[in-house]
Amino acid sequence: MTPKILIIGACGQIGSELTLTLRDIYGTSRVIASDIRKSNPELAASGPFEILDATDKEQIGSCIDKHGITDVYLMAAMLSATAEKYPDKAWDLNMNSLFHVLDFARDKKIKKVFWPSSIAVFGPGTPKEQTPQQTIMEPSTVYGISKLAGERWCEYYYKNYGVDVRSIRYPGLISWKTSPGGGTTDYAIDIYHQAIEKGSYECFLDENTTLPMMYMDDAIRATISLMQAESNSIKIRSSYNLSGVSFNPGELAKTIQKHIPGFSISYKPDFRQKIADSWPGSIDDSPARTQWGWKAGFDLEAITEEMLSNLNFSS
Ligand code: VAH
Repeated sequence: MTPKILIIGACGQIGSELTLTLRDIYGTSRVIASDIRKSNPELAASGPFEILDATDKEQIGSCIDKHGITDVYLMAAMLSATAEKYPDKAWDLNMNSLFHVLDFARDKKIKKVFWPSSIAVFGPGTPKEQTPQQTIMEPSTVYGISKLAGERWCEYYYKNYGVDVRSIRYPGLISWKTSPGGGTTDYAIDIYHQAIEKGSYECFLDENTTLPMMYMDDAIRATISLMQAESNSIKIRSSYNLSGVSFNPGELAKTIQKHIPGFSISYKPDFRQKIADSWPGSIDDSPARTQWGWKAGFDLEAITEEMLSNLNFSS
């Protein structure tokens, strides 16, 4: 049956592109976008849109009833850097929104849930390279703690109430359509804008800080592949490791210099360095590959070409 979809947090970095792609697949009228404000006016004007507070259970329930929603993509969250500044708000938004949506699925008001986790669920004690699907998980950030707790609840609701919830541990995501908000990996987006506008960039992470990253097109494709997979092919109901490409600011800068020879980068690590240092350098995503056919499409050179061309840079 064709789903009727509600995207909560549709104006965000992932939500805005996910909304447009889902509308291409299922039709605009079947994909309801929602967010706490119309922070992406173009998106809000591109189809059905509701003002919705992800922490307000009554508002979510009314929206589900009004539109006959079957599937909810809960994309609203406070990311790692901002969450360190506002721990209480981060916990409230990241956790209570999830409980509301899982409860609606438990009570059969909706059929399927997507919820984004993150490689932030890993911590300083986790093996850094080719981090396995199951390993030591001691996140040291507010965001990572909320995502690990959320994963545990997703698996609990699946095992105890049969809720069809699916999740991906996104790496750092790189996109050009929306400006990112409050992430530690945001340098990998800002750098392209600054390279074009100023020809230089001051990076808030150290040159050799290698992190798992992914181009947004790959992340959106993975999300939809997972949600379209047969339920019995999904063996992991906490959240799937997913890998795109790992690189550090120095390597990224070199790919930009191939297109903008005069581009220069300097390094001034700030509080986000400690967050990045607690995360893995690379991810083993073999369960996603074997269970639902995942394969990344963009390497670092391709990402740089995509970003510069879409940001209207012509060498
Ligand atoms: C952040 N972009 O930086 C997010 C992501 C792995 C990082 O979860 O907080």
